Amino acid sequence: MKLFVFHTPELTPTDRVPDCAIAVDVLRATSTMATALASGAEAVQVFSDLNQLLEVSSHWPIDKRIRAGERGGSKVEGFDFGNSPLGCTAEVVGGRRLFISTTNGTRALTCVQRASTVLAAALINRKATVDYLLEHRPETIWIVGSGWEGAFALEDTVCAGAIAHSLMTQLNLSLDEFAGNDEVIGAVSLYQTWKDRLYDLLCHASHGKRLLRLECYDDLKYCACLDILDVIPIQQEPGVLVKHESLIRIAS
Ligand code: 3SL
Repeated sequence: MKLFVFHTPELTPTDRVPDCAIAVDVLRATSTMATALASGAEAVQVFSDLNQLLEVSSHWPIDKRIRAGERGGSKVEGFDFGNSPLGCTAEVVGGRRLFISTTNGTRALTCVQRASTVLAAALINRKATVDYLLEHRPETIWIVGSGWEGAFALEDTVCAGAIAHSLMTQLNLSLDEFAGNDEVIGAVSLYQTWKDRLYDLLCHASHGKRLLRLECYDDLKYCACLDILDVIPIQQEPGVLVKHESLIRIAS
């Protein structure tokens, strides 16, 4: 098993795909997706483009859809919802499809959607993601951070490090055996330094500060929690993610 970390969609190779790609946007898109599916959303469908989201979702029954649009941290006018994981309660998303477009997170998913397995991970579902990888043992894994408009994001890198550290430890592999690129080593070091102060690290992150300015205090606290959700969003068809357990149920 070899792991590669790419900090942004822009830094992610376009001429090949891994066996398993993991999109990470701790603040907040992949935290929102995992929470929506845990709260009973039927599926999450991601779009880079807001107009395309509106067009595709217009063919869906109104009572079976939620349209989520976020730009710059705020809800886009005319959409039902922004991008708050804590807003994804069973009352809001239960039985509905979440159609979502965010500034960076949905772009990370779109850029790896040709991989045979695509997962969405965050700190809140780190253990569930690692368990999936230990069970399925893909040969090559890419973790793609969403970053912020093309720039590195601390919160996505620490999450990549948390996944890498747990996998490496459980597989009893050395960094040299496991790391496909230097970014993996940087991510693991970041996680080892901050693992007991993840919330503090998120408060130092530039996007964390942006969310604090927007008064998203509770979202920030929630997104900093490690291993609290046993749900992995997994791509079922390009751009459509479902809860991993529901795939198992369909297969059996
Ligand atoms: O960039 C993104 O995709 C978002 O998750 C940003 S925000 O946390 O909703 O502001």
